[in-house]
Amino acid sequence: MALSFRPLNPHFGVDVSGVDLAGEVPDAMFAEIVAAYYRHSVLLFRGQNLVPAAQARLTRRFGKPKIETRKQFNLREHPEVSALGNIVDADGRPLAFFNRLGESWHTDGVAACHVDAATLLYAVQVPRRGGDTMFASAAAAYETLPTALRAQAAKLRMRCSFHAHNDKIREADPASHVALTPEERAALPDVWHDVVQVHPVTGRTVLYLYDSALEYDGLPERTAAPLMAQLFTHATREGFTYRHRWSRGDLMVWDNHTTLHSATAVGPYEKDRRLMHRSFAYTWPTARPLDNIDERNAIFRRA
Ligand SMILES: O=C(O)CCC(=O)C(=O)O
Ligand SMILES: [Fe+2]
Repeated sequence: MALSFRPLNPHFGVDVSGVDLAGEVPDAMFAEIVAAYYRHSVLLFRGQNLVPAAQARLTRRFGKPKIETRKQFNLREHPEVSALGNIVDADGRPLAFFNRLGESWHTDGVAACHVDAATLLYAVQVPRRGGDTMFASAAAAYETLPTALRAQAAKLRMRCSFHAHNDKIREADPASHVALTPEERAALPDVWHDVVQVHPVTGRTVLYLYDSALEYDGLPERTAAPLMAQLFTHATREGFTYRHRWSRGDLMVWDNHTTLHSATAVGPYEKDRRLMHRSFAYTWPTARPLDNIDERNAIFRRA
């Protein structure tokens, strides 16, 4: 079988066909997939049949897995894979992480110093309406940014915190997940990121954006926050996004360094079932340190 690629958007993303990811994918074919991942930033594989063991195996092929930090939703046999969605057990207890504040543009893994990470999101159950996922390119955003704004953005650094975002989710919905323990919180310290970064593999310059920065450096606060808002508006403007309407068996793989994504409003599928299996890998090759990933994974591996 040979792979074929169809663009999802003029600026990024491809629909990849000609591969069964649960089967034996030869090294040469996987190398083509990795090349497409770096070149297009978002890959869509339709009609897959990925049991968690197969997703875990595939994730390891992309790189070193990161264990999800809301560990109650990590699958027992395959903790590299966690459940997202709105399904509950007979007593109404959540069986998946349901983020009611999911409708915001972000990249996964902002609390890691090493941002070259792939998210793999696989659709197990899809609601009849809603639950789409939106994508935008942080590289196209930089490449189309007016020069004066590039210079401003290049000065900006921001302090990112997993908890700044996650605590808001729990405040809005305390039942969404069990609060992190002090040890777990300490394993996810704040991280400073440059807003303009060069991707270590592709060499493309990207806008690394975060909407809940605790602090800025390089520009005064009164300039920094409006600039960040302006950069988000630019990066996610009409014509530069792709909205994915999921079908069961779709797998999407995206490069968090080069893209932004957003869940969409919960309302339309509140009474319907949505279940996604998500995993996360720090991709090779990279020059950056992995920042205590083994210790972190040990803490979040579900007991
Ligand atoms: O559920 C979605 O549509 C996207 C969730 C998300 O942000 C993620 O998987 O990182
Ligand atoms: Fe995300």
